Amino acid sequence: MEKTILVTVDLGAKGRWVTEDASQELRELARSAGVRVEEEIICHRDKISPAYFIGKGKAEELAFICKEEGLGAIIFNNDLSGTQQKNLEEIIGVKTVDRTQLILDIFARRARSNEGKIQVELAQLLYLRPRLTGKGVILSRLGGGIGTSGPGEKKLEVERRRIHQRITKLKNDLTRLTAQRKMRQKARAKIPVPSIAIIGYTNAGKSTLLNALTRSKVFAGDRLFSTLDPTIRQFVLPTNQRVIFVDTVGFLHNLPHHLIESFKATLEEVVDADVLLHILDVTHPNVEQQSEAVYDVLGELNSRNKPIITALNKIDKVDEAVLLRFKRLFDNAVAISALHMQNFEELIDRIVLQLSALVDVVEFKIPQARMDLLTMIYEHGRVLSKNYSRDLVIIRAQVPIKVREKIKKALDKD
Ligand SMILES: Nc1nc2c(ncn2[C@@H]2O[C@H](COP(=O)(O)OP(=O)(O)OP(=O)(O)O)[C@@H](O)[C@H]2O)c(=O)[nH]1
Ligand SMILES: [Mg+2]
Repeated sequence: MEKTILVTVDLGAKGRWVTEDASQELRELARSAGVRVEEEIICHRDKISPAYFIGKGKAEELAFICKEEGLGAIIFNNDLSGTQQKNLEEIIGVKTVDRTQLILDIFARRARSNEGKIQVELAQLLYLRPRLTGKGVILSRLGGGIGTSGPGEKKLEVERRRIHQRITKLKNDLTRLTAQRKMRQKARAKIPVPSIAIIGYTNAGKSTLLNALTRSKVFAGDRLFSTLDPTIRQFVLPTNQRVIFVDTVGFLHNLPHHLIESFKATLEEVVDADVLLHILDVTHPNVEQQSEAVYDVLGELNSRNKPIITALNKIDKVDEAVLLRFKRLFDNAVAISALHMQNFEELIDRIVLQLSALVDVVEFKIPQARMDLLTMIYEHGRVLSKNYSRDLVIIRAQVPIKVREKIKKALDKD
């Protein structure tokens, strides 16, 4: 792996993410991608140069640094156009990778399911297609290492055609796999168990929590984007209600819109969930910004209005004063340690409470022949009273709203 320099360009944008935070996050991303970071710089600019992004003078300066220090790659903390990337590579003479490309590279390493792998490769090729000119074009799944050398100019036409064909094939595969997953989801929806999606910034502790709650063994690690494919686990609440927890891909600030688009299938678990459990890492210096970034992604997914439970995680690593500050900041949050299973009772109480808002007391008149509906009420609800009248069972029960709707639909059909 070649020695790499990280470049963050400060365009003077006013926002919550100050340049230093963004630059630290780039370092974490690079570390997660296994990059050997040798040097990091922040440069300030008033405006973007269409041809070189940072301006020609600065590019020449970078060329000098790379030569002096024997660096083999540059990673920009911004998104570069194909032209900018190509021009920069020409001047600097080393592979030039942008933030999207780096994120895609991490995704490529993490994807496990067929669908995940196809999604990543497709996103990579769509990213690559308009840029098929420079060196930093082929990513790990296609070559090896970040931005491994691309094809020579002569072969480009052949490459373009090949890529086009591959994109078509992947799109078809993805459609097929998505249809299959939808079928499975539908089958799952037949059993109306409420689902709770564990969401949050990458590395917040989502998988650790899923593992601790449901005694599973999803990979959890101190790196960004450990999880790419969603994992689903059953759980029985103390009220005997069955629920499912879904562990999801971590969010990141400024996740390019087209990437969210590409990973919609994975993120659908969030969209479909009844309740969101938002995990925050209180040991991270940018908790507030991270929380906002999560809400931004939820906005993109049109899911901001779902019921949300906020959990302040990793409380084993902060002192009382810090925790108190966060408790004030995040009103109504539950403080937990996923790793040490601290304060899970309160978390589960909160989940029960939240779910109770999703249940209703209803009186059903069920034909005795419909044993299936009776079973459904017994399995998912709490029966309050039961009487018989001719061939009907009149049953009053507290059931999840999902179950109520299902039964109503079935009865309407009869
Ligand atoms: N000290 C401490 N560490 C924790 C706690 N919860 C999680 N961690 C650590 O935080 C790191 C990230 O945990 P994960 O569960 O992989 O985080 P995640 O949110 O699933 O991350 P991605 O899948 O990358 O989005 C791991 O090193 C965990 O051991 C906690 O309560 N206390
Ligand atoms: Mg995870």
